Amino acid sequence: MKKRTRLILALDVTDRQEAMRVVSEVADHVDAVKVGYPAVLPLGMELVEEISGSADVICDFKVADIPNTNRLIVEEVFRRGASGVIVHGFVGGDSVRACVEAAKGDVFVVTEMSHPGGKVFTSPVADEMARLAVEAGASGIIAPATRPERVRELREIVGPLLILCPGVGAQGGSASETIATGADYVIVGRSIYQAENPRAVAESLAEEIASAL
Ligand code: OMP
Repeated sequence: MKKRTRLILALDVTDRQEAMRVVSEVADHVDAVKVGYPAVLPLGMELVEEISGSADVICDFKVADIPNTNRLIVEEVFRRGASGVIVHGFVGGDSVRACVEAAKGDVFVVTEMSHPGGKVFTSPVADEMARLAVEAGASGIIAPATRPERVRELREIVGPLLILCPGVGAQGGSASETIATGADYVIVGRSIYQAENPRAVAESLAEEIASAL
């Protein structure tokens, strides 16, 4: 994945035309497009194939199963042209290692989730999941832009691994503050794809990020 604007679009859009319109409008200002169940369940894995022709695609399937099932899911993700996949860490080291072994690109492990409920179960074990990501050979972790102090702490644990942070905009986090605390990328969904002018919002977020570097 390139590291130019450090902005990743979360394309949680359920209509194909709308999804492709947003992607084409913001393509110049994002380093990757993240797709998950909201888009892939209605639109199919063809969406991944189509977008991967022009941009890096991260499949956010929060893979969380036994090693063999994880392996089958991750193989399919990369067969369809994705360059990254998001997996859960709470299922344990063997399950995460199965993802890393099957991957033909980046594996990102969820640590502390960004929403209020993320404090209940993910927060107490987030440091351990970050260590697990390092030990399993993952490319990076997902950390909460809504709690920049945690991004700083998680950076201490993961060292040079990539840190991708959702929670900017609609969930209250700030792009520049998140980057200033040591994140490599911010992930932004609704603030961009629900905007009247997604391109202008993406451009201004990219400028904000650049100013924080
Ligand atoms: P917005 O809140 O609309 O900007 O979207 C954030 C995106 O990041 C969504 O696709 C979420 O599913 C995803 N996300 C979180 O919001 N919080 C997390 O802790 C983890 C993720 C994720 O794994 O991407």
